[in-house]
Amino acid sequence: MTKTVTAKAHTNIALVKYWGKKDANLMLPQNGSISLTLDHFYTQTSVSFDQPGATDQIYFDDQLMPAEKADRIIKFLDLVRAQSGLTATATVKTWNHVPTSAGLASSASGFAALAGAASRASGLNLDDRALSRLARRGSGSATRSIFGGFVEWHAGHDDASSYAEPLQDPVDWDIQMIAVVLKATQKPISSTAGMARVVATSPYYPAWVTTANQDLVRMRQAIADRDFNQLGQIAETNAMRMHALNLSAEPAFNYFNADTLTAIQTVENLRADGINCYYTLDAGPNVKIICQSHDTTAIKTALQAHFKAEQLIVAQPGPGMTITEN
Ligand code: 2P0
Repeated sequence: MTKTVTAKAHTNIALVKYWGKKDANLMLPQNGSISLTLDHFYTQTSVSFDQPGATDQIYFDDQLMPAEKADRIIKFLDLVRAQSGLTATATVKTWNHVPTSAGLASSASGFAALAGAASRASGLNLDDRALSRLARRGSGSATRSIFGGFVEWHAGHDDASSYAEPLQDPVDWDIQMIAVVLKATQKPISSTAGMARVVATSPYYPAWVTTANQDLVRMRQAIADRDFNQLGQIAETNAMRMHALNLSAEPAFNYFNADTLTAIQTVENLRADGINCYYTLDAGPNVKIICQSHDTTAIKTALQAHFKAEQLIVAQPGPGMTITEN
């Protein structure tokens, strides 16, 4: 009998970002990255290789996805079939527990959960490192979502050496993130295409790789020291350097909107008033504020001068992926 396997993986926010590939086929990044897995946002995916038909059936929040939209998922399932020797097609059911249209990265939790569920359902029994390498083939940021807490993805130089591992899990000190969920605007360019353009055209790209590698060393130390301010400062600078690459590409692009700048300004004002908080941004307009729990109320109050309470989601460090068979 074919088995159904369900995996649950949480999303992560990079503190030292991945922004550029050196091998698009193997999904090898130009530089390593460090992230924090969050408790609030996750994807749950169940897979069974039970389809007699020629095509995989993929459901997103109970809706069947048209085959042309499911291309990236089907390619990923092909990879699992190649590794396991299975030929059957699959039924995949995915539920995203990310606020609707939040524009928060769902490819990280999505491909991590798919890697966990599909590999186990195919009969493969991969350890966490191998799962991380497999998730990487779906989406770079998914490499890190196999693990909880603080995670580092080592860039590596081939398929075997490019994987993530936990730096600190559980996180035993006070750090959290407030996601400021802004009105969804049309993304100017996908992450995949944006980072490829940056690598090909930004004259600043070599400087990014150099400084990102320095940031990795400093960020590892800040996490080991549980040094909140150091962590926040490195993360904020690293995020803005990533966005500066986008502004320096040809043609230039950016993911900000007016509300993004308002949220950034609010963080800067809070800091001038002595409240320690820092921002980071990914490939979208939402701002994530790195803070400590004793400041959460003050930060939310300041943000509510511009944003509604329901746009502010507080997330804590989250766990690694779990897999169950039934
Ligand atoms: C990250 N981001 O480190 C960076 C920072 C967004 C900004 O990884 O092409 O969906 O699938 O590997 O992982 C988002 O890009 O791109 C991302 P692909 P991905 O989290």
